[in-house]
Amino acid sequence: MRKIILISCLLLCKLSYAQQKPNIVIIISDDHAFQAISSYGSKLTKTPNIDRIAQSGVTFNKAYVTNSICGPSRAVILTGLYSHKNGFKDNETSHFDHGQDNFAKHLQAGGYETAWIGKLHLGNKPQGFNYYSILPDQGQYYNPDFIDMDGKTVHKEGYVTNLIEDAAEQWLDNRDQAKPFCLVIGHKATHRTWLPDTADMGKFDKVKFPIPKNFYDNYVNREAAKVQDMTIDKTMIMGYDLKMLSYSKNGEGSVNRMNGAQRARFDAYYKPIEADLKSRNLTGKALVAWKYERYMRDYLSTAASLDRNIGRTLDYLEKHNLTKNTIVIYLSDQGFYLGEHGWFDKRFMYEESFRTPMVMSYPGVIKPGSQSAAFVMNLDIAPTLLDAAKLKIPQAMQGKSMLPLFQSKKVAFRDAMFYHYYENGEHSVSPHFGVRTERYKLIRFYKRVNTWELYDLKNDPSEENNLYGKKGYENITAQLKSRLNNLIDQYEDQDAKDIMAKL
Ligand code: SGN
Ligand code: CA
Repeated sequence: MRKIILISCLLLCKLSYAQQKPNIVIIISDDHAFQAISSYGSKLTKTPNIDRIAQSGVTFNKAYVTNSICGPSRAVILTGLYSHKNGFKDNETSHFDHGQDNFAKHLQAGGYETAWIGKLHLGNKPQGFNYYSILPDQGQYYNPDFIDMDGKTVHKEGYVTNLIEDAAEQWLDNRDQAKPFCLVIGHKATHRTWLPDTADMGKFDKVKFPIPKNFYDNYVNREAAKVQDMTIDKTMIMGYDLKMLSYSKNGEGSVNRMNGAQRARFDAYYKPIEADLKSRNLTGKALVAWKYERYMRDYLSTAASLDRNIGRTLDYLEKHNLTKNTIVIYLSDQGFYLGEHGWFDKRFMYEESFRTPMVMSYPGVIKPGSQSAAFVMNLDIAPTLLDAAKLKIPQAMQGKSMLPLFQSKKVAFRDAMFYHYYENGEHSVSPHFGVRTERYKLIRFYKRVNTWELYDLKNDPSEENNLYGKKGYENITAQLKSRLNNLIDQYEDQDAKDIMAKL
């Protein structure tokens, strides 16, 4: 009898311990633009499930990344460190050392059960996770492979966004109920080549998309923008990206994993579009406008499945009575261009790619329907999670907990943000670093082009008028350079410091 009482006491203690610590679900998508999310005011589409998170918590209207590209962004999220500190500066040459500190290791040590399911893009052996099932590299949209913990490749039949959600729910079903959990769901959507689920093909066929005002930007006074290789006009490939397979010889690359039934559905949808296009002989601006419309239709159809599967996660939490004690964070690894400046892709410190959508619910802590204009960054995720779990935030972490933003007392959070992008390969975006304050942005490009850019975001929110070197801007330029130097020192970015020293 005494033994039974003791065991139930221990169990109760364990349960109440678990209840003190919130569960955590982080959903990280890939290349999902805030311009395509209805809680960010998008008129292009509806994202009812991302909106559900926003409505029950906070919409961060000024959420940014430190380095706008996939692997580097995830490395920052995991470690709470800038790229120069965590070592993963770019997708092309960097190697991520999973032996270093990350938030999951702390959560595990603090009693959490942890899992990462889906896209990681930092090698296939993360540490700090009780369970993982990872897409190799970028992964595939149809019938993808997953790498499991024993290193084995597991082939799954179906559409990647559904399969990742299935795996996430399966893990939740089998988790240790006595422990709080932290689950990271890493989606491949909405990454290039924006291949929709067969169920969503044609969803946006009746929608007319307004062409962004600066779609035909000619990049006057912006050297880095002149040399990039990411326009819808020249870089986006008819076959590979837009699925007009007979137009380019690598077209099949995007669809070659499909099985017979999937391919039949694909052909039934895309082949008539291709025949119609051929019959119209479009050229010049008419052809670019056509490419833009096709891009938007595929991108938003791919995003429709993402949103639906986020809805499944939220439904699961509700059905299992977990909503009240679970933090849910949705963010993308960075922002993305939906035709602004004529582009797709990301990388630049301009707003569309520097910003990321980020919404977060935390019942009892964040008031439903909150809006935040604080300068938060992907750098802040790791310390925020440790703070929520009532664990010590390591001194070395460079981000800040966002939780003080939700206390009744107003707090000053961050008045300027530092950015550093390194990659110098695909899409030809020159490496650069810079500072953004509430009103201004100063960027230093190096390696591919060596120039400064200065923007007044109040008068020029689409960043088309480079004011650097113009009369009347001497003082603000000097102030921003000094702020930039301070941040470089604060974050100990030696590369940027060396470049600044030589100017
Ligand atoms: C791939 C894409 C690029 C994209 C990078 C980085 N090319 O290389 O268009 O910029 O990924 O994206 S593709 O032909 O393979 O689609 S990231 O999200 O992983 O950073
Ligand atoms: Ca990405």
